[in-house]
Amino acid sequence: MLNSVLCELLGIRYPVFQGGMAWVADAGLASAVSNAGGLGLIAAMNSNGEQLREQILKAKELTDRPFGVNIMLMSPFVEEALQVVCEEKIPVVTTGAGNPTPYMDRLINAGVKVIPVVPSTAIAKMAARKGATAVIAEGGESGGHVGDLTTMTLVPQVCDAVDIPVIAAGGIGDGRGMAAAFMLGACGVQMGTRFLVADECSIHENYKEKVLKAKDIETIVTGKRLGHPVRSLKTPFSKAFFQKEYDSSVSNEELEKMGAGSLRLAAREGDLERGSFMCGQIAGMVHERMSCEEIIKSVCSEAEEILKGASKWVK
Ligand code: TUI
Repeated sequence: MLNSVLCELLGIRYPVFQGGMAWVADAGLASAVSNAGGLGLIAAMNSNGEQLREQILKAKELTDRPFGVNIMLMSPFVEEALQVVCEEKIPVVTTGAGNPTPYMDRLINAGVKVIPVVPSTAIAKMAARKGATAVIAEGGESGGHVGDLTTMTLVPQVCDAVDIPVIAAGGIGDGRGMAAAFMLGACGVQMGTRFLVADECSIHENYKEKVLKAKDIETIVTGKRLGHPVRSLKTPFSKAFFQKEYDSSVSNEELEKMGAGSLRLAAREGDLERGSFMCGQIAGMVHERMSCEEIIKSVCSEAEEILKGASKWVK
């Protein structure tokens, strides 16, 4: 068994979080991950309080294990999401796409463990000072909203900057990545892209097929000009968006309008023309469909083998 403080801290068997991916991470996926011994997360994304509560109640039916909620801080419904997670006594909240510190007191006072996704040491330190239980250091290899630093550079710097547990994310899709993350000082991993093709993930088949077929250089980052860079698969849509970003005759409003709703179109409709198929650079290595349990067990056992054998590098 991997030795990680996270397991005792959160009551989980394997130190593996499933990313709180918008339009992807629903009650079905989160409960499957939690049932498999990891930490499943429901994406609050842009859901209102009622929609989020519905997913939470569904997950409570599907698992007795702990699961969390990811609050995406660019959502107009952050306040409603905070209220619902406190009322439903959700044990863990992860945050993303913004500075979580204004919301942390409320969650912590309600007994919720807060584990923010951080793209820099500065945000990691602020979160630790405010009472975060742990932080997720997510490198720009990840899918969706990305920071500037890579996982390789961010994780050790965050580990040096804070004295709370660090979970590594971004570009981790197998046991090698997990072992490497532990070597950098992390005590757990978060995976998103690998779970996109899990049997229990309910996204459209077209999305899964695209991830399974993707090669290493098939993702692109768009939206830098708008202040929220997003990594997704290269498609005619994402390439056209990228070109418009560098065209000064196109306004930011036009760009925002072009991107609006595109993730939903990918995840729900499998729309190959207008969908934004967000996923990380690890997609080039994700070729197999498996259950959440198979994913978590195989990643952890591979990581264990590698970590046990690490002494072969030292004479
Ligand atoms: O949040 C994510 N990934 C996401 S959110 C998302 S929904 C979306 N859709 C369209 C446009 C934008 C977002 C899709 N993928 N990952 C966690 C994450 N958090 N990555 C980076 C950050 C982050 C960035 C800035 C966390 C904190 C932060 O603070 C900066 C500040 O000072 O506000």
